[in-house]
Amino acid sequence: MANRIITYGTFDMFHIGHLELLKRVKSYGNELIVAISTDEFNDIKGKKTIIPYEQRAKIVEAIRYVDKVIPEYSWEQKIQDIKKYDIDLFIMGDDWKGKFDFLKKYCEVLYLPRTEGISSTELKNTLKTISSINIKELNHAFEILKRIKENLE
Ligand code: C2G
Repeated sequence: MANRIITYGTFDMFHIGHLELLKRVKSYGNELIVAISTDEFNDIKGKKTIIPYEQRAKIVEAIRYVDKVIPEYSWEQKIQDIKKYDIDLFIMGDDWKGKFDFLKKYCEVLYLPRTEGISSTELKNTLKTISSINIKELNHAFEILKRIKENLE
């Protein structure tokens, strides 16, 4: 059982995959620190987010498994975070498998299986599809109404 754990992420449009990850991460230790990517860092990551940093941080902070939230503003801050917060265990979802093994010099590193079938990107694409269907339906309804109006004149 680790004492203090850290994990990093954007946590945009918070969903069950994020919740399951945080729940499983916390089960490995006593205290969980979550570093939330700032909007500026997401620009560097090339990741478009919908929910601004302040709101993403507040949502994650409210999760019962989370003890502390800090900003993630660079790729390079992990080593200093591990030292600063006396971290025993670094955990990420396995989409990052191997990417942070260099941290093994400073703490244990673990990658947990992702929750399949859900991601912020998939949610955004679903919303885009719904809105495009609505626009097509609205245009179709408009055309019908226009024809009715013309027939009435
Ligand atoms: N995750 C998951 N299952 C999903 C989606 C995400 O387990 N269906 C996990 C990811 O593996 C990650 C965490 O939830 O460990 C946060 O995911 P993102 O918000 O997508 O984080 P990311 O943009 O990958 O940022 O320095 C590391 C980066 O900041 C990670």
